[in-house]
Amino acid sequence: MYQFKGLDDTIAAIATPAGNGGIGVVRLSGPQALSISDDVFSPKGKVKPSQAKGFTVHYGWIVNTNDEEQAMNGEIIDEVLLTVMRAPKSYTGEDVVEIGCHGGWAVVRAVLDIVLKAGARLAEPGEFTKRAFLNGRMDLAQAEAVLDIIRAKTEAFVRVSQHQLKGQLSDEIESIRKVLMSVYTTLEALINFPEDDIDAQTHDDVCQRLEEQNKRIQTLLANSPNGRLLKEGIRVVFCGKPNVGKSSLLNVLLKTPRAIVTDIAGTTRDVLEEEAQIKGIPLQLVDTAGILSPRDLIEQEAVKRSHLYIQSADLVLLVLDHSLPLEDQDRILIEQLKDRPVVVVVNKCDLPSRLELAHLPFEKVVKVCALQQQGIDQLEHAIVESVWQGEVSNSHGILISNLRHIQALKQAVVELEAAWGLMGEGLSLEFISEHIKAAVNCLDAVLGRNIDEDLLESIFSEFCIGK
Ligand SMILES: Nc1nc2c(ncn2[C@@H]2O[C@H](COP(=O)(O)OP(=O)(O)OP(=O)(O)O)[C@@H](O)[C@H]2O)c(=O)[nH]1
Ligand SMILES: [Mg+2]
Repeated sequence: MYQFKGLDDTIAAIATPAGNGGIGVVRLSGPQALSISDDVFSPKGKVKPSQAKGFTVHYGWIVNTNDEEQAMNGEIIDEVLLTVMRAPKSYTGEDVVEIGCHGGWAVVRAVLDIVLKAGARLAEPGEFTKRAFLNGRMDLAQAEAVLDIIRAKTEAFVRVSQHQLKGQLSDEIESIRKVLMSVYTTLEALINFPEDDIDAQTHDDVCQRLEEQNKRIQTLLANSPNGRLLKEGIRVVFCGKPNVGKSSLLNVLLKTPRAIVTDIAGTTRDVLEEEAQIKGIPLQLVDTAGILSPRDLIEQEAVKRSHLYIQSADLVLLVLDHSLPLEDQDRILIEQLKDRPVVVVVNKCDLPSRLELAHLPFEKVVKVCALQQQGIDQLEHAIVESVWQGEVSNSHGILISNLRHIQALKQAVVELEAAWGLMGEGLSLEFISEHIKAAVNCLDAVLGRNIDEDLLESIFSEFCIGK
């Protein structure tokens, strides 16, 4: 692990979100966390923070001791509860103090100001978690899980990230790494003592172990599309000619009358985006204008935007009207969308049928009635089924969502397949062991071993301040 500069100072930040709340927390971490607290905290009891045991909470006041005059007058900034966590049993592995004050933004800012004046330095984004990583309290995959949990938009993704934070991904990778290292050691021994040629049994054993580890990594990767989906969500775009009921369907899925619905064709003249969740998957639902031949500048712009959104959609919901025969406008859209992931939504099923559905180039067709909210379950099911790949229950519930992890694991597979191929060809063991070492390095990258400082900076800079 590389030495990070500046672990010897004490950092501080507001750990709760900006704005007013019941309580606000200012957090300190570092070798002077306790002595700085002694300076600014006046306890009700006799115990100063530096004398306090770990995991204890103390009642008292934050006082302004930086300003002599105010200190003489015993100016109280706030009444607080101060929690002491001692190194190494803290989030960062250092002495940590959390000051729980009243949640007004001005109060929290004033408390932060005082600890900064008393010698702490304002923390950078993610610096607490970075310290936790650098002090060996968690590996990089776990630190990244913290970021994911903070940002998670759905409970399902929180669950996945919690698994990662608990170390399930790290444990699996560590275990694969262990086997690969033992294969590597076996090969290195043979390379160093060339007189011991590899016998048939060792050869088969090495091949088998390589293949097994490759399969384990592939299993992790197989689930990564679902992990990415849970993390980033998918863009689902409604499209269809005017008046088919796109906005009505959007409102039904959102369970709120967000978009204007009228019986006037061309009601929606702008693209409307809303976030929603279906079965724990975050969606960005996009309603577009149904216009095909714009009559003025505004409509021209609306058509242009609608096209852009349709092009960038992960899934298109092509809405057709059950009460009308297919028209040229529908046919143009069908032609444009025929190679895209599409669910055909036949709306207005309460009306008599005049729509001929045979020969549509799409597999998934759902019949609904937005007006009476019928068929909506099936529509939700079709959306999820179109984007969610396979079963989620395998691979011990580990879902990889982080692009960095996916790339590293894919590279590990390339290296292992190369090693395995060379074993089959009976090539020199040096080459094979090189590939295995490279695969081990890829696994190490996921856990944050031997990682360079720039990459580390860029990962932690995505965090919020105070975490
Ligand atoms: N009978 C019936 N009418 C519906 C249904 N869904 C929507 N409508 C009606 O169809 C008309 C058009 O609905 P919208 O949701 O505005 O249609 P749209 O596709 O967004 O139309 P544009 O914004 O003009 O492109 C409204 O009068 C709705 O009440 C349905 O399932 N059955
Ligand atoms: Mg509309």
